[in-house]
Amino acid sequence: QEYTAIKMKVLEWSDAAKAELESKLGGRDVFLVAATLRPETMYGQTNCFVGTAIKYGVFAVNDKEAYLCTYRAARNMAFQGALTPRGEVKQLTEIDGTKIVGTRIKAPFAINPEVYVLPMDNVLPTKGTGVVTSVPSDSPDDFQTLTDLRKKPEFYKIKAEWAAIDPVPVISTPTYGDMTAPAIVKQLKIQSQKDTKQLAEAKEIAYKEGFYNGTMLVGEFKGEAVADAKQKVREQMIAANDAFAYAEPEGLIVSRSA
Ligand code: ZZB
Repeated sequence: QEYTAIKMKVLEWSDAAKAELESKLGGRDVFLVAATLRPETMYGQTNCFVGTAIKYGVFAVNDKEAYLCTYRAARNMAFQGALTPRGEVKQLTEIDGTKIVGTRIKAPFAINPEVYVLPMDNVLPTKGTGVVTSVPSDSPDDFQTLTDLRKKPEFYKIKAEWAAIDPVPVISTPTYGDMTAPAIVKQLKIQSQKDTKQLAEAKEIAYKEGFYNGTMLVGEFKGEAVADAKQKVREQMIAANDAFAYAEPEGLIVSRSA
């Protein structure tokens, strides 16, 4: 699986993360790294998600930068040459997902360039980096989770203002208009992020509709088909040093190398 790894620079740590991390970073800038299959949607990021039951590591990239992601992802990155020296994982420290919530980060290429880290129930520790950038206009999981958080901020232990950015229209599809994910969530009568079966179906529909029938509404490739813009946005993000290629070994190879 070939992902695009998005570098989201930490602008201000949550109080819990600040207390725990600041002395351990050796002055490095830290980036939360999110794995996405949809670089063309990055204009519509409204927040970022971490798993509350997941332990994250902070890994040195070099003397100046560090990445926050799962250990498993850092190991893959090291072998792919995204960490130096190649093949070596230098872990600076580790931290619980819950403590990162409330951190303010930079969302590259997004129309809202500064967003907050929020909690999500369904982040898989075994996929991508364990960090998910959130595009509620085009990802049903993201839209439903953001909706849940807004309904019950105290329950989820967040400040309402962290979830204040509304979904941003970035892609138009003939069947669902310019808010594909909310429209599909409504059509399938999804009520909460716990409706995982319907959300998986919604994701499948949203992927197909966006890729085959979507048109860009914003950005440099406005008016172009998503299928054409996808690779171009990816290349721009990589050229800007806001992203890098991240591949995930599949099936048997995962369990062998994990
Ligand atoms: C931004 C985005 C915008 C995404 C969108 C999707 C959509 P897949 O297809 O199953 O491989 N993701 C990444 N890592 C995780 C994880 N550890 N746990 C849960 N979700 C994760 O899924 C890849 C997509 O799932 C990634 O692409 C990421 O969300 C999320 F408009 O990034 B995506 C219709 C989907 N639209």
